[in-house]
Amino acid sequence: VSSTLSALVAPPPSRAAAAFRRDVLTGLSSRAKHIHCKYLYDRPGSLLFDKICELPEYYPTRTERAILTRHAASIARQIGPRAALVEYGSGSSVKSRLLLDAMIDPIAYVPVDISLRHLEASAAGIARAYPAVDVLPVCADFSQGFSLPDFPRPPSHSAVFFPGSTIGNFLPDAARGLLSGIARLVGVGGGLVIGFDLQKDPRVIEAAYNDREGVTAAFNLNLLHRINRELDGRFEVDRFAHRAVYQDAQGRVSISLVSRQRQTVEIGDASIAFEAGESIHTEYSHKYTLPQFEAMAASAGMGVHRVWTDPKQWFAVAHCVV
Ligand code: AVJ
Repeated sequence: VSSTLSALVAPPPSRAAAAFRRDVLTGLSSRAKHIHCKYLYDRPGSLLFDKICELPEYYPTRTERAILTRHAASIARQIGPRAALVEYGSGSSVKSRLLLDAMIDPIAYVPVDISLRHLEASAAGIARAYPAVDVLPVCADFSQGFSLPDFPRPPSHSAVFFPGSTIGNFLPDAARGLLSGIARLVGVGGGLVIGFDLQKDPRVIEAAYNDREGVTAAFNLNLLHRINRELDGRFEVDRFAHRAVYQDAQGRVSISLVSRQRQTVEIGDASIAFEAGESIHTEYSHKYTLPQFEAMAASAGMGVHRVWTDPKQWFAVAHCVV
């Protein structure tokens, strides 16, 4: 494996644990309890999310994969030759293979992921399959900003690949901020290929976040198990329930954990009180219309050059240019 793994910079485990503890205690001490959704994606959480992606009700992954498969050549043409592909939230890098296969002489692949283990696995896999591509993994929280690694061979430009409708996790202001950050990162001449979920019949959306097998519930509740494992928490997890509702006015799914009873939970030496029915907000999933997305991209300094979608118009992949 000839990949350059030197760009891998993980935050020291003690610092990451301290940030998790601080964020959890701050979030659970707020009047409206909440925990940032990035904490859903530890190792068990990421594996549960992979299971979600295969569920019959969860249409986004399957629909995006179909769009990328069908339009890989025209997406690659839009990206242009000799580019560096920078993947946000690389996960298992399955989707980037579709693009790398179609791209003309790709120079580098930069997976960016918060999970070091996911990152290492995906970087090694890509390096093995694409020996002509410099693989430069970066362990970072892309919502916090980071810089591109030094390229051993300079690419003509960088294109961020941001699939999976992860943008939907962000509130409108933060989403715009993230797109502005991408525009700054790639600079003029750089690009963005982004997947986002489209507004549709709310029943279809709600079913996708309330699957019959209960995998999404397990994914959400894993956050409490994680607090128990890592922060010496004492959650009785079955005293909480998964809830996901579509909020039409905001065009988003709101996901939370609801206390089934009045209870007090110890986390280390802190103590958190819950009323019956009180919730911990854990995640949003925003759904856009094409005009909404175009307006947001424009306000972040990017123009939407092309959009590919599926026959039902459930999901979109857009190529944006700075
Ligand atoms: C990873 C943010 C794209 O919003 O659909 C899926 C997360 N949460 N089911 C989404 C998620 C519960 C997912 N994203």
